[in-house]
Amino acid sequence: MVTLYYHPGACSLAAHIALEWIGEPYGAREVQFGDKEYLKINPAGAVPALDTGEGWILTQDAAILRYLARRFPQAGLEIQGSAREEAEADRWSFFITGDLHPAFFPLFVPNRYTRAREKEAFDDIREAAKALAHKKFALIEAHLSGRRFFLGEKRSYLDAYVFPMERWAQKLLDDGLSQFPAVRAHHDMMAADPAVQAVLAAEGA
Ligand SMILES: N[C@@H](CCC(=O)N[C@@H](CS)C(=O)NCC(=O)O)C(=O)O
Repeated sequence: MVTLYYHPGACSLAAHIALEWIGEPYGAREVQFGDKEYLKINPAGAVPALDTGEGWILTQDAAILRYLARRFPQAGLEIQGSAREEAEADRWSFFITGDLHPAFFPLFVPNRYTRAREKEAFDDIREAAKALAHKKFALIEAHLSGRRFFLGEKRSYLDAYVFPMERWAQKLLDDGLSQFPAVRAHHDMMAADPAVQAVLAAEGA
């Protein structure tokens, strides 16, 4: 059985949703940031981490999502198609990992982005992060327009992957998702999904 290490509402929510969609028994352990014991699981201290139940641990959200999709193909979350279709999926997975998700880091931990310790400095960094996240969501908006799921008509692990960031944007950006109707529609579709609701309730997020 696989076990997911997560923090409520964090990016680990994506893998948690994927596990719920897959429907096989799994474990889920809540982690507090800064927990020294957790460094034995993931020396980077970050969630998610997945104990594969096979004697090895996998970290990195995108890798975990793809691994789960491939390990449990019956759930239909994996992306299998032409070289172009798989490359498109990679493109968006890497965009979420490398562009969208990190845009939020300074919003959550501004102290890591300056040596100043004044509230004004943190506020300034948070504002810059919001502007950056806004720019990234404009790209997601253009992609999602006319698409129900992230890759069109078929649900994939990318739908789970983008959802935590959609929630953060909804809560933390000054105008939420109001400038991004397609992202908002995707967020609302995900939020209405019974499996997603079960995971949010389990995490208390
Ligand atoms: N590149 C990593 C980033 C993971 C990450 O930064 N997770 C955040 C939560 S969304 C975290 O654990 N932050 C705690 C920390 O950085 O100390 C991934 O995609 O898995």
